[in-house]
Amino acid sequence: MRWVVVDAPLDSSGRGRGEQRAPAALRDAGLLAATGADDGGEIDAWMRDPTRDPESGLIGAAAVRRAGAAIAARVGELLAAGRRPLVLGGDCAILPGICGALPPATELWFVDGHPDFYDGVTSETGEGADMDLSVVTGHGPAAAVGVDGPLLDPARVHLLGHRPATEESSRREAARIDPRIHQLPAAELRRRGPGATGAALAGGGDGPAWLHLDLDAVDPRDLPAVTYPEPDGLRWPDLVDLVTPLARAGRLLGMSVTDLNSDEDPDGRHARRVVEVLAEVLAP
Ligand SMILES: [Mn+2]
Repeated sequence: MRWVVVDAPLDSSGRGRGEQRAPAALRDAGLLAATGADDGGEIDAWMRDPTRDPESGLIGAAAVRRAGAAIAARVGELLAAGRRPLVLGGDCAILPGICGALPPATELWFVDGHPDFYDGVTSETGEGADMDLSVVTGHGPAAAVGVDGPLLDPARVHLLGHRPATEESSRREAARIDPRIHQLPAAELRRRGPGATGAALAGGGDGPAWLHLDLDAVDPRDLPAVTYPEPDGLRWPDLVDLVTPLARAGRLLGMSVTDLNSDEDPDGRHARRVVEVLAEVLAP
């Protein structure tokens, strides 16, 4: 099935960081031609409000909800038409909007350098991209989506490629993670073998699945152009081995790619590398 590229240029800091220019950077680097994807246009997911909402602890709470509703509407429209969306962030704050369009029994393959499991209180930044996995599994803040309760079943979520918590704040984050979520940190994933892990997940069920790739899962030696680089990540070849069977799974509804920060990529070399990798893993 052909992919449909849709831009969701949401930067949940509200400060206009390079994540919101990533969809344009990836298009300039030749994403559509390299993947043979159709052009699904841009979702109005821009956010220009750096104010932290005292109630929810979330930056730009109303703007995040509005962007989420727009993302859910567009992704839902494509899925209803039998298309397979490739959603380009922006940062991980696009995830709740996407999950709002998925059947509740969808499996989530969440590849990320961080668990994204803060809430409005424990997050130091207040950015929605600190809390997306927490939000979609019903651990809040609900203000990010406007609904209480989970969008997906935590027992069907696989958190892959994150690094161990080192600082006090990230230890508090790790302690919040719903115990029903399957966790495979980067070191353990390398031990088991990224290719075998991807193949086992892809073939491990027959229900619908969504693949979410935060590019900070990749080691900063290979991809430094992210806002919150985290050492000891997957090298590019490991990431390709993991993601290829997932991206080619027949039951995959779609994929999201987040967190390329084009401010950190002035000559576009990292955008071009991301396009090469996507072309490789999405090749039919
Ligand atoms: Mn993330």
